Amino acid sequence: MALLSPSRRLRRTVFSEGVEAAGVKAYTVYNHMLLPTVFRSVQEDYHHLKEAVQVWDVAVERQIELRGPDAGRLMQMLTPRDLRGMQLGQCFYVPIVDETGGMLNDPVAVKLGEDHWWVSIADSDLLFWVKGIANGWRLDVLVDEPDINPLAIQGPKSDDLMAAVFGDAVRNIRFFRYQWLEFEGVPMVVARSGYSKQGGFEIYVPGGPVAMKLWNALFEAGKSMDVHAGCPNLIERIEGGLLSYGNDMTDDNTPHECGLGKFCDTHDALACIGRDALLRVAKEGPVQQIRAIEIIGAPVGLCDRWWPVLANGKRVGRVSSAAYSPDFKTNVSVGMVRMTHWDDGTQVQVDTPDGIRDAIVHEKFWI
Ligand code: THG
Repeated sequence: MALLSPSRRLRRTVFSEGVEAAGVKAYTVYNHMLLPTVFRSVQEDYHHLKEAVQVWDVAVERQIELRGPDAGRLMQMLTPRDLRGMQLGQCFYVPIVDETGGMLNDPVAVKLGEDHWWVSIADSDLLFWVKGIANGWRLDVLVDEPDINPLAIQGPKSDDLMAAVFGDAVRNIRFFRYQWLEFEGVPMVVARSGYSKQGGFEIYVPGGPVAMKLWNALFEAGKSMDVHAGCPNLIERIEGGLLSYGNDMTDDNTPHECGLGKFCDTHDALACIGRDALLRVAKEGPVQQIRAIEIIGAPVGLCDRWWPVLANGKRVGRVSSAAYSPDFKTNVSVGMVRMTHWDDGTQVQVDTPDGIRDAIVHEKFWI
């Protein structure tokens, strides 16, 4: 592929100079910003993520900030997940749907106060939707993108690295909870979360000089732990069944098709956008669903378009992300398959760019 031309529209992040110094080899574009995809190689990065600890520039996970008396009301209008039991200090994975029940994004909501929320978004221009809802309903709330830049610490040695920089308090943070902790006198949200199954944290870093100071401090403190710059790893996230908005699902899919029905509570009281549409799909059930699909044979190439899933020569679904897994010694992939073929163990075929392959549908992902 040809190179990307940098410009003001293709935003760098507060950590980009650190990422470049660490030898980034490839980027993708996410929320109009640079997201690293490779440091040493996808496979080397994968093994290292599972053995040591990595620092990820995930500042592309932009925050939509809701602030004001109607912030909580707006947040609940945006998602079918019931937020009434959510406490301060919690983070929730929340599907965001439109009026037809189509997925607009799958962010992490961070509750900072009853009237103060961050929505940590995946790759879609959700800010416009949120501003539109806030203004259309004349809600008393400010909606903006603050200068907050997530930095993820992921891997089995994450607790040790984080404790070295933020103190032992980090060890007591539970999954999808956060604490306010200080670095050089600057308070920041530190949550136990992240886009891998290897464990770790996400630090919501304010912009300014403190950002690169923190980046450097993490690498200094992590020398003995073999810390390395990393990024969301294609192989590991497929093994873990972590979905990628825009790749594995779009606004053509309902949360139920994405296996996110467990994050939808469409009962009578919930006044969220898309509720009536979701009530219907919850009652009738989806006719296609996300599945792990094992593609038999030699390592497959990059999946940059849908690969048809076939049964008896007829299309019964599509694969949207795929990679060879060194640990499972097979090709792992994420697909969407029709209900006639979604049972565990169903044999199908996948039409890849280098030929039709035998494949097996699985109900569970690898990790
Ligand atoms: N962290 C933060 N913001 C994000 C992401 C993140 N924004 C973009 C993108 N990732 C949003 N998508 C996801 C997808 C999966 C998860 C989080 C965000 C995730 N899922 C866990 C799982 O499926 O095992 C846990 C879900 C749960 O049980 O609540 O973590 O990674 N800040």
